[in-house]
Amino acid sequence: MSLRIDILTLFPEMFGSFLGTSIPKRAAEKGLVDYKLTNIRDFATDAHLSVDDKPFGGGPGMIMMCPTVYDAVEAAEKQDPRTAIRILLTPQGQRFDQSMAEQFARRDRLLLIAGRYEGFDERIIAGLNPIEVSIGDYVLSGGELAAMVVIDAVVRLLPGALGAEDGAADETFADGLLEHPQYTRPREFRGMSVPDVLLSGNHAAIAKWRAEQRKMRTKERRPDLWQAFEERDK
Ligand code: 6GU
Repeated sequence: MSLRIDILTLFPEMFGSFLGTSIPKRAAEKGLVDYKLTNIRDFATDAHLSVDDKPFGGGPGMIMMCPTVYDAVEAAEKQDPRTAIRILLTPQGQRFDQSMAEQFARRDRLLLIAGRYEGFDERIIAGLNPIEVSIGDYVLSGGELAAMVVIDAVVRLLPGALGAEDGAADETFADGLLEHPQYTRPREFRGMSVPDVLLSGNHAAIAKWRAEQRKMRTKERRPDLWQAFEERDK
């Protein structure tokens, strides 16, 4: 059974080129995933097609209203009997990482809710009980890019999504370490040469060099990951 991904947004057009390109596109063509876009504004009921309003208590910005979001979620969910994991994209959420991507990739249905404006009415969270997810400590103008980040990280993990010999298994973060340096032709470029070991044909020596490079890089660049890696070994 393929993975169904529902995307609820006020800007479905932002997803067109992303879903129609490269791995996300190929995964859908292979039947590994189905994308279903829902425009939240289609569920607005007033003359102005409102989806947001001013915050009670005052303050800047506009807040996504409950009725349209609830109606959009319920309409999308009714289209398929599978139970969706509801994921709300918000800077207030839990930080997205590779292990969350792996968990999502094991499910058969995800429903992503991307908001614009200053945030969601808290009763959207209280009543729909989504997992709140953030992609990092910076502020985006909306959840759409974050939703695409989540989709990309998840879809490439689906068995068969990647081309030649499943690259996903031994790359960065699969084991908590950064990737080793890589080189391709030419052997010599503007005075910079490829490390001899990579041209040696000695596969054991190459594997050892790469493992050392990964540890060195992680230690230097990401002490947080390095500490977690060392603690995991204990
Ligand atoms: Cl999920 N949404 C918005 N608006 N900004 C973000 C984010 C999400 N994650 C990081 N920044």
